[in-house]
Amino acid sequence: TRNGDAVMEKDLLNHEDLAGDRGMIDDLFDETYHEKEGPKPPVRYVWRNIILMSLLHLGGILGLMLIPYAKIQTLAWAALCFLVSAVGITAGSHRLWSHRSYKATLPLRIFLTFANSMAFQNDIYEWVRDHRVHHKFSETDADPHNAKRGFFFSHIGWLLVRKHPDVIEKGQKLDLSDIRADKVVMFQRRYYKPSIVLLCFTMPTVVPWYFWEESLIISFFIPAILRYVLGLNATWLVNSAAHMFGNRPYDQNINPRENTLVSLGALGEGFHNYHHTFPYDYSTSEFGWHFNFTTAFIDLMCLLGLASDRKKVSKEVILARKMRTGDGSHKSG
Ligand code: ST9
Ligand code: ZN
Ligand code: ZN
Repeated sequence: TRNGDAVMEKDLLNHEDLAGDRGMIDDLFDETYHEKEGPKPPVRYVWRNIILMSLLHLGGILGLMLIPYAKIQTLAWAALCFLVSAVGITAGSHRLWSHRSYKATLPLRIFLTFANSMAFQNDIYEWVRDHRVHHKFSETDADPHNAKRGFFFSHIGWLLVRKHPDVIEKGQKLDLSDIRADKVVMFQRRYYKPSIVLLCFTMPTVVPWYFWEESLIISFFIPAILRYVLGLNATWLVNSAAHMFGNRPYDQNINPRENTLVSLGALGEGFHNYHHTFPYDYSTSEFGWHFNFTTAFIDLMCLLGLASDRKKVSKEVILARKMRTGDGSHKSG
């Protein structure tokens, strides 16, 4: 209908406005890419990673078993470490650096970089590069954690094997000039290894041991190892579970889903059908602070004058998009 066309035009215009306004559009889905025909290249295991990840998860289980013996301050400290490191991923490498969905002042970028090293999920530069190809070539060979390869691959398997050559080929063509121009990000990349030794493992361990005489074993296996394992798995669930389980109210033609449980663990990053439909929205969801600690955090930073320029899709455009491509699940709530 004419009315439908007008709504769609507005939808697309808004898309380009908000997207282009960030000085970067390489997180928008590229429909023109097609996977190469013929047999897939063989899977090449990286045994070093398989062994380290297994040991890490065994350490996490030990951490779990030590919980009844830990002081209450140590558990509170572990929770704080989880929250800070998670924000370094969600508000940092994800919403700020990968998607440019808001602007952050230098002090905030420095804080987010510290928090990001504490989360140890590769340096910001590498995280952003992988994440932009994930959005641009979602669920194809050029997506580093292609969910079409199954739950295990998209969860952790992709970190245990060599990348598909198309990830690297397509990734090299991405515009990362905004990331290269950020001195804080490039500083982190340069000193990444010492930064994770210090912030992901040493600092979380030393604080409980020094300040309230927690045993070194508990200090290491709960606030450092268990907290790290939980942070990784909460993040990975966005790639696995939130690409498989949940409704698709915004675009039923893509696999990412709305998953409240994932949002709970990942501080608001489980509203993944919305996020892949509108990747430039700073809130990664339609519903503000609802199961979305990260949005509350960014709003607080704006209130304090440390952040600005939040990109938000209008209710009108969201509704038009739901009508046009959604699965209708919004009607039931
Ligand atoms: C981790 C990351 O866990 C998790 C990211 C999750 C993303 C989630 C997204 C969801 C949304 C947000 C949710 C947030 C929720 C947060 C909740 C918090 C509670 N483009 O990689 P290499 C080139 S990390 C272009 O070695 P291999 C490049 O030249 C965990 N080029 O490839 C590169 O060299 P350089 C800890 C690319 O040999 C070269 O190739 N970390 C691209 O195939 C070699 O790269 C680990 O476990 C690209 N995309 O090895 C480490 N990629 O970098 C795991 C590569 O110098 N990683 N190139 O420019 C590895 O060991 C390896 O990467 C590998 C692949 C074995 C997996
Ligand atoms: Zn995704
Ligand atoms: Zn994203």
